Amino acid sequence: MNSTVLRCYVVLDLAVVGPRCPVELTQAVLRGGASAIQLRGKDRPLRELAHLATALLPLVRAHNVPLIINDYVDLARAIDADGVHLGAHDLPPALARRCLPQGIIGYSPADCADLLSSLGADYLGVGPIYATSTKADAGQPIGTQGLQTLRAATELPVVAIGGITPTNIAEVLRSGVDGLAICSSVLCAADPHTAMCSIVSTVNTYFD
Ligand code: TZP
Repeated sequence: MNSTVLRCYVVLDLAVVGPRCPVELTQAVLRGGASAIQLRGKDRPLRELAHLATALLPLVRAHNVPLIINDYVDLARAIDADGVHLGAHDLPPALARRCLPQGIIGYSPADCADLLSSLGADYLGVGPIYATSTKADAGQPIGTQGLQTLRAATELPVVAIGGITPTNIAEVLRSGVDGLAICSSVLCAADPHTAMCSIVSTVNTYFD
């Protein structure tokens, strides 16, 4: 996996999308420079996710951006998505690797001790960095100090997540991460395309 896919990683959380059209939102953030799209639908029937993911595939492919499925390795494999993102209660990355030999596998470690479970993963999602209402069970924010501790404890690429907004991007990037995973600050923006463009330009300034 090329770690540049983590730079401006958008979590398309269907609970956050609300009444907006997820396909149109995806088009808007892809045009704005999103580097990866993760489809997250915790409370949604798998069949609905399969339908939506299938509709998103040609869009992400047209932008050469990976589509990552949250939680469901079987769905990722069945629709030929680019990868899966897993948490501490999901299939361990090492087992998911058997289902997706070439896929991108992300893992959200619960803490430093849980890094042992990341074997087989291509990248780590670390957070929440700041308070967020997007994930009810996200736990206490770890702040940039906690992020730096995890960053130093692994050689895997790291994408920071949780409460990231244009005002704290610079602070997060200074922690040495490979990118930012963003949900509500883009999806709930009055103009998601413009919000994405602005974040991408800030992030690229930092990396270029
Ligand atoms: N995992 C940790 S925090 C979080 C997830 C999925 C939610 C991130 O959403 P937001 O709206 O960018 O805070």
